[in-house]
Amino acid sequence: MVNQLLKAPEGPPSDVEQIKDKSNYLRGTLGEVMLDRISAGIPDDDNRLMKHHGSYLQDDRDLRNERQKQKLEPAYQFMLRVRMPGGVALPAQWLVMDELAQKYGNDTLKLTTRQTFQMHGILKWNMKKTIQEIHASMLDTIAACGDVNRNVMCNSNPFQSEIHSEVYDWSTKLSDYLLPRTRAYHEIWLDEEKVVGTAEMEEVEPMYGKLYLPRKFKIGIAVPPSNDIDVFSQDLGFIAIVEDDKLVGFNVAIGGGMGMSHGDKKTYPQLAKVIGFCMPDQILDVAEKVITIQRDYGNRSLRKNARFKYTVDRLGLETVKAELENRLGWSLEEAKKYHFDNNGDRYGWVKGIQGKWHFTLFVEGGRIADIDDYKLMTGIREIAKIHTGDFRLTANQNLIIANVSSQEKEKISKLIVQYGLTDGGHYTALRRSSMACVSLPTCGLAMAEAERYLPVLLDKIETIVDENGLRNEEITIRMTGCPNGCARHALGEIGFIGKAPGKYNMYLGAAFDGSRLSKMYRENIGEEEILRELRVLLSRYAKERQEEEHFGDFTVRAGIIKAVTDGTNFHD
Ligand code: SRM
Ligand code: SF4
Repeated sequence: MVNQLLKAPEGPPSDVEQIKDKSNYLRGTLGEVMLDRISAGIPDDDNRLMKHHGSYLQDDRDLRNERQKQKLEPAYQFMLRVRMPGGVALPAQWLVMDELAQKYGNDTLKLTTRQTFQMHGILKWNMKKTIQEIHASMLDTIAACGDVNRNVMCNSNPFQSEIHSEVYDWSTKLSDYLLPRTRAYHEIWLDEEKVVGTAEMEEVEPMYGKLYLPRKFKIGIAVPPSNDIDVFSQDLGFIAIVEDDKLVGFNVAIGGGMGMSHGDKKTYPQLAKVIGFCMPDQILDVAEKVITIQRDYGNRSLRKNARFKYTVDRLGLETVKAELENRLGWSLEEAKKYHFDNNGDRYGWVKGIQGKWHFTLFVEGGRIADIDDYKLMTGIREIAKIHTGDFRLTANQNLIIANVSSQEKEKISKLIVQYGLTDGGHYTALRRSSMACVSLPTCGLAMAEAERYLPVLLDKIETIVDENGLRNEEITIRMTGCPNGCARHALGEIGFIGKAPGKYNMYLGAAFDGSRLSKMYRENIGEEEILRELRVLLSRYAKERQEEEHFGDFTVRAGIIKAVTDGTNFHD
């Protein structure tokens, strides 16, 4: 029911809105164009729809110029993203992903910042087989991208497994409940027969409707004191409230997001704001109603301003809350107290409940690969072959070998040592707190390197860190190849956003617990200047910091950067 007093922005529908409208519930001509053998690519309209099936057409940008010179079409290939709520994968599923990456992908797996797998480099003719094999392993790629609810994140905390498993259950329930109902995916990829001319053909998307959402929509659940999923970066965040070791419900936070465009002040990262509390069994209702508000009032004309954060800021937090309660038919309770102390991962072996062990492995840039002597991919494959627990992909692109029994621990430890897999203990805490988005060569939007460059830059920053005795100081550092913020740069205490090849905007001032945004400190600087700036900043931090003061807080207290708690002030 649409509230006549509230209005969606006026303007002609964007190109994507028109494509969705004509797509017959996300089918378009995808079925046919995937069969075409003349081009390795697909038309743009179908590519827009493809996202809703968890995939993007990309081209290898390292080869782009050379192929252009040779008058060849770009080296087209597909990226495929799995939907895997809470980042929990069984060893058998890991082995399938590993095999597919070798058979059809580029021999690597990317653990994403939303706790799932991405595969790159899949050729058009291998897409259907790949999706079918993923499906046979009880995973899928439905709604992993596109204007729908994305992979639901959930704290991967191995310390409090009972709470974790309860919260994880809610993340899978949310994920299932908010799935699109169209059978397009099953027909196109899994050869499900179309039902023609009957009532069933009259497909209904009771929640999304024919046009789906104006933009992507993201949900995450955090379990304090860990804010590893960066709950304030989500369109809709839930903060688990635990009393006497029992999950009593969730605080509800709305309107977060990281993306922006360089130089466009109408775009900005924003923190989700807590608006109240709900009981566990109300969580699906809350999510559905929040989504329908965005469906009805989000900007369908300008995609740059279409995320829910802009809807909330335009309508006002109180108005959106009132509309939510109106749709729910009941009121949220007052938000409960909570406390976050970090947004990172805890590495190494940890003993959880029921005598189970968990090993958090440091995976630089989330890239699972065998590179030179470091056989990370082979090592995890060998572990997956004997592991009887599960794997948990973290929101910081790391991997937890979880639920390891005491008997199994010895065997797994041996493999960890044999393959030189690492908890990152020999690196600086800064590197262990780093994240970089995919960026080049696959990301079509990248303006500068990120995943391939951050480790190189860190080699140099680590020298400065050591000179200042800060080796064990956890400082979150995040780099993205463009301002879309896939590595949640605006919540890193040190952030770099790609501007042009070798050039970055540098950001400072975010809080270590993910509750305050960063702000631009230097624009368009290269490596030399980055190191010069960090040499001064880190040396000041070493000398002037107060006890237990984090770097982000220090930069704000010392007046180096202004605190930003509301994204609408991000550019001031
Ligand atoms: Fe992202 C677009 C990769 C998490 C904000 N993101 C892309 C695309 C698909 C590029 C494109 O549109 O052509 C990238 C594919 C690169 C490649 O070659 O694989 C891409 N995003 C990623 C991943 C793989 C980064 C990583 O290194 O882990 C993450 C996959 C998450 C997942 O499993 O679902 C990823 N992206 C994020 C996050 C972080 C998060 O969700 O916690 C954000 C910021 C949060 C947010 O959404 O506000 C994010 N990605 C974007 C945006 C900006 C959206 C906006 O509001 O403006 C885009 C561009 C867009 O949507 O137009 C984008
Ligand atoms: Fe690509 Fe930009 Fe996202 Fe990095 S932040 S993966 S460069 S869209």
